[in-house]
Amino acid sequence: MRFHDCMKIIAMTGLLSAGSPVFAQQPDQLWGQNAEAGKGEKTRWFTEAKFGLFLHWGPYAHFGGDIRGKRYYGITEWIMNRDKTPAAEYARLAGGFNPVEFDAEEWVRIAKASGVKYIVLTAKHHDGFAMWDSKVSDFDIVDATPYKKDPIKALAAACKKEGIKLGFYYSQFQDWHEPNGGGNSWDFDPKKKDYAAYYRGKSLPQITELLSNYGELGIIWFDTPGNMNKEESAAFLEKVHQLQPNCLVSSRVGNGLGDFKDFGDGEVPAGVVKGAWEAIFTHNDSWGYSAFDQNFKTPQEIIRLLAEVASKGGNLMMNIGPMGNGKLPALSEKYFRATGDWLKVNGEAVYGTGYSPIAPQPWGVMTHKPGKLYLHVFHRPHNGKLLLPDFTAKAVKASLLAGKKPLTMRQQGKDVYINLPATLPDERNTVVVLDYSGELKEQPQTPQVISTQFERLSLPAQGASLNGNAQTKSLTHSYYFGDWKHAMCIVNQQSVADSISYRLRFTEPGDYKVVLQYSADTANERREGLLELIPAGKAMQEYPFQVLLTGKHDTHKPLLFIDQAVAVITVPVPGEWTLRVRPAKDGKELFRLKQVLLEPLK
Ligand code: JFZ
Repeated sequence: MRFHDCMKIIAMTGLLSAGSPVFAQQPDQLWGQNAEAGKGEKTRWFTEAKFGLFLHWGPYAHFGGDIRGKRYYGITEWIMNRDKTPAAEYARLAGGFNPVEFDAEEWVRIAKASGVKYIVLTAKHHDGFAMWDSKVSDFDIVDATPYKKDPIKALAAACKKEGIKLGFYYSQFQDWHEPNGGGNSWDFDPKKKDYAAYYRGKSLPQITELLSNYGELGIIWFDTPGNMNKEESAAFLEKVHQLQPNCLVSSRVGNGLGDFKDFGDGEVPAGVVKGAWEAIFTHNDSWGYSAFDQNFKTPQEIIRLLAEVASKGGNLMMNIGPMGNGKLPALSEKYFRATGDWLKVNGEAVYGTGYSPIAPQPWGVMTHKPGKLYLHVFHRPHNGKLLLPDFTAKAVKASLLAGKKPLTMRQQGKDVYINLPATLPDERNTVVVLDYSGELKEQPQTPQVISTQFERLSLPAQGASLNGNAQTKSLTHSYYFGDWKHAMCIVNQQSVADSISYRLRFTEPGDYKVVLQYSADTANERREGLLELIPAGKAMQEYPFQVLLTGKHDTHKPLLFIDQAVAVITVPVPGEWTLRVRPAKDGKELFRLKQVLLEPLK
């Protein structure tokens, strides 16, 4: 089966694409608030946990991206599929997997030090290999490798000892080892597959083993339901509910079922999503261990991603690919421990928080608890005066979370100004706590604050007001294979009526360069557009531009963007402006606009 077909299987997971502007309209259901659980009691531990550790571990870790003399860049757990390794040959090679340095207690110590509250380990991935002593199939770590021990038993004991919730990833449809499993069309004729026999004969009995033999589980994380129908997905859900009623099930069980929603790999929704949901990311660019993928996310990237996801109401589950010898890659351990050190000081601003009632600001994002707003400051305004707009409650006290140092502040209507120290105590993310009284209302899209206090200000696609046929769309693309990336863009601007607009609030005078960041293929090339700037009550300023070619959008290739400066505007006095972008005349799509950037000029 070609990867594209696999992606069709994957796409059938029924995952919603990311929402639209800052307060995305509700997904088609409120995940995790199921009635019988009584307002999300069942998912409460999950929604409060906020940070989980995904572990992709199996024979592919032993190969590390190289098999049968060939190297495969991209996600290494798909190596059997990409190499079209015959099932018998893969099983023979898997016999070289011998993680003699595996120490479950060490893994859990590192996980705990990293600040994660739950772990999800791949029990069986698409290669069909069971990471426990399965009685259903001998293609498992005890019977098919020299290791001969059950790492899942050790991991379950270590998690129980340390109070970390344990979950298992299980690929319930794809199984490249089995004639009736999904996905292997190079050994087995898809037309002759009896998937029901596979569910009956392997996946349901193995799920039963996992739910029966390893103690209390927090999650069964199903993946890629393929062409399962609703009844088949429901059968897996029923099996979990029957054996462990408190165990949660991921939305990738398929057909709109599950206790919480998982977005696509490496995808964060555009705006707030209410209910229980999770964003999942690789630490480098592969789920399984790769001997040559060094693109590890730094502690700053992890900390800020965690804050962004929490500010939208979700959990971040970040993955480590343990090595074939059973050790965690050194940079994964190092960067996860650094993240944990930050959480030791700032965890109050993450764990147990809810989504922000106020949209992201040029300086960062917010998380929330009743009576407290946590301001995650990534970028310090040059003058040290942090502006929090749209604040409908009464600001009582501002302080640094780390060390509790009080900060002076003043409130002017719905604007709160907080005076930051000369340097941020933690450049990666300094948390300011704002205690308040009264009601802090959720604010819809209001003017975006623009000031000369930042190097660059972004007007993201998802923050635009859409007119005519203009749409926001998450454009999936990748570098190597399966290392999915997502860019939210404005698309389908064909006629002059298909405009987008932003309401801007300039807080001080200044000159700004206006840059359009977009992707465009030959169909868009040389199309003419108009950038329109309208100061409130004043005449419109019009700036024409012509679209330049960057390249085609192919989900299996990088999606390239250009930063094209289109105007320099002078803002003589503080005030509200409208910024608009539209085609200059009717025709083909203008381009795929990712963001408008405003750069204050010194
Ligand atoms: C799946 C697996 O194929 C992959 O190996 C890894 O385990 C990942 C966590 O899950 O990959 C997917 C599944 C679903 C989507 C994308 C990749 N999706 O719905 O966009």
